[in-house]
Amino acid sequence: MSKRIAALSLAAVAAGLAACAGRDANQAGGNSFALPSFSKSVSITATLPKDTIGEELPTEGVGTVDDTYWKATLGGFTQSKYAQALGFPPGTKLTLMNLSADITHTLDYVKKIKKPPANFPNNPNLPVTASGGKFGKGYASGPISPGKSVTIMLAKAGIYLIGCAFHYGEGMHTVLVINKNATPGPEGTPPAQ
Ligand SMILES: [Cu+2]
Repeated sequence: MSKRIAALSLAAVAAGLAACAGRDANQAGGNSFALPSFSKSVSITATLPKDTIGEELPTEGVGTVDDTYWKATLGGFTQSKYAQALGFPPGTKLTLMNLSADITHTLDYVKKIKKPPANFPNNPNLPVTASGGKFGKGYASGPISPGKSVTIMLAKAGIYLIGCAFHYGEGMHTVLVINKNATPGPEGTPPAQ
């Protein structure tokens, strides 16, 4: 499912023809698309499907944002195009998609907060192995390979800090708000080339 969406996005970017994109996606079945000719810029141009979090290193294209509401620099995660705070209602069946061309990432629970500011702890101990099928305390996606995705259930309302176990210190951390009326925060801009 998620692979097909990814393939569809690639085809749409490449050909700009929706009709061809659908047919190609069915035939290609995922990663057989000629990634080398599009390189990493594909992930920059894609806008994500509903109920999806895309992640990659800020320097891979998703960038960072200095979020004035959360009083923190957020990066590496988006539900649109560029880095932002994330917002979904409880009960969302969420897809975590690794947008990277060649780097493995995770999505881990870091801590729960009540309100801004989002004070990200230094060097939290984030498990690399998968833990839990529902998002909450102790959740860890486990390694998500480039172009792959996993699905989780957002069960409990709250404000959570999340990050990548491998690249938390490289700016892959953001705020995830699970609330009935949650909306994503303002987006950042792509990193300087
Ligand atoms: Cu990572």
